[in-house]
Amino acid sequence: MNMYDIGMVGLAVMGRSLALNLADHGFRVAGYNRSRAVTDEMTAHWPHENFAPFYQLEELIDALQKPRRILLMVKAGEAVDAVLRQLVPLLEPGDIVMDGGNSFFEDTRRREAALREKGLLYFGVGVSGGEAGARRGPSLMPGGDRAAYEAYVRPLLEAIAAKAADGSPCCAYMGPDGAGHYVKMVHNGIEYADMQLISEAYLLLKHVGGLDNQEMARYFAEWNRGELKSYLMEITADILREPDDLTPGELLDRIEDSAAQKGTGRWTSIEALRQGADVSLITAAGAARVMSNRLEQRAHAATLFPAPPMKQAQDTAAFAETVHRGLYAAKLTAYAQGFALLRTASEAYGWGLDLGAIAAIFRAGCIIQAVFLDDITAAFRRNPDLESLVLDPHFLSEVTARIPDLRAAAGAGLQSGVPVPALSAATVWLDQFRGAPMGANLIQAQRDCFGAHTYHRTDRDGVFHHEWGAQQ
Ligand code: NBP
Repeated sequence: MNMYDIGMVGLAVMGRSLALNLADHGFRVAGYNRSRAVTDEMTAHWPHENFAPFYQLEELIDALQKPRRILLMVKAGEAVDAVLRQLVPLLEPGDIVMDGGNSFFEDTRRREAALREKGLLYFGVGVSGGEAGARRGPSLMPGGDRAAYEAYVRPLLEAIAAKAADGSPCCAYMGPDGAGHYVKMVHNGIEYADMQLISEAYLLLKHVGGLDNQEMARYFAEWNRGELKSYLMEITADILREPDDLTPGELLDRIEDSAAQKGTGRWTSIEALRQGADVSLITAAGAARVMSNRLEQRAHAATLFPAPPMKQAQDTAAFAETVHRGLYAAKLTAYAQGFALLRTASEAYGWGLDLGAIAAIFRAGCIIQAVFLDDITAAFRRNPDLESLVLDPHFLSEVTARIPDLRAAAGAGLQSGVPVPALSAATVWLDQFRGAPMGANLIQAQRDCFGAHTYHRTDRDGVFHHEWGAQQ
């Protein structure tokens, strides 16, 4: 008895993979799943000397070393509360419960407070990297009590986390209560924007550039050897080459033009609105998925609305390079928006987030891992108070050099009727950021005109109201 280092509750894809990862690292894992069949499947197909199945939660709890450490890997939402209702009465003060699912950070804050009242320690742990990451090394974003983290959580999580090229684990303490799940939420938001930008580059190369899948695969593979090297670019090159197993040609051409979402991107947009932060690329990416789901409506409207004539690129190689350079500027803009939201949230919730440490743990194991995260890490190390990534001297020169390409790539899409919402949003945001006139003087005037909301002048201090039309 009392011989297991950690209890894993939930043995579906993610729980199973993390349990085996922990077991590989010498931790003795006790596993439980609500449905017995899932536990049996795990022990039948993936037996491990450091893993033992349990069929009663009470027995699992009795078998854990104290203070007990339990990692929940169940469906986010009501399932977590259901498990906690069963689990909490079985625990003792000082025991630790970690939620590794994609829980909403406000739920994590609520649960942390409720368990703290009972003397229990609750951690929201963001886990990124999908099944393969969980099995071989995920990026981990834990939030909760700092002292308990150092003593009991850190050794477990650092052991199983991915390792960056410099050998450091892709796991760092994020902050108290919901900080870990918040960072995971924003990570997923950036992931939405990054995927959308890559799919827009694909659309432009295909329709404006006139390239076939193999040619596009060569470009993405080439780009993946340079400044855009990342997991998402790598899988995109592979996907473009993948033959269909049912018909001749590539599988990509047989896949429906409609993408689902689970909600973390949407949460990021809603939260950004609450905080007064602009994550326009993430919002554009979420909205694009919503529009993509309207397959019937889009098919019907295609018969009603004429498409503009396609303005084919004359020099394909030059156009591809424009897309390549524009994609870099847009991706950096998406990261700048995501990190700016983290900065705002850190102040609003009093978390003291270390943006450099966050960039560092995104360098391996997670879906958005990319070489330029080394540069992002360096930018926040140089200046932890950096207001925006695009103001870092390195990125300022890299992005400004590519803004004409971004403008040309987005413009090519708009002119030819190729929807490029995220590339357009990046162009607009960079124009707004660099101080282009925004027409807000007219909006102030309208507000004062219809609602006496007052206005500010450019030539003197103070608040003014004008009797609109009185002098006409
Ligand atoms: P799912 O999100 O599909 O959840 C399935 C698990 O939840 C099963 O173990 C299931 O037990 C359990 N469960 C449910 Br549903 N309701 C329950 C309840 N009322 N009481 C107890 N257990 C309950 O599994 P997953 O894909 O392994 O993901 C686990 C978590 O990790 C989720 O929050 C997910 O968002 C997050 N995540 C997933 C990925 C990924 O790539 N899949 C990546 C990162 C994070 P049962 O077998 O009895 O139905």
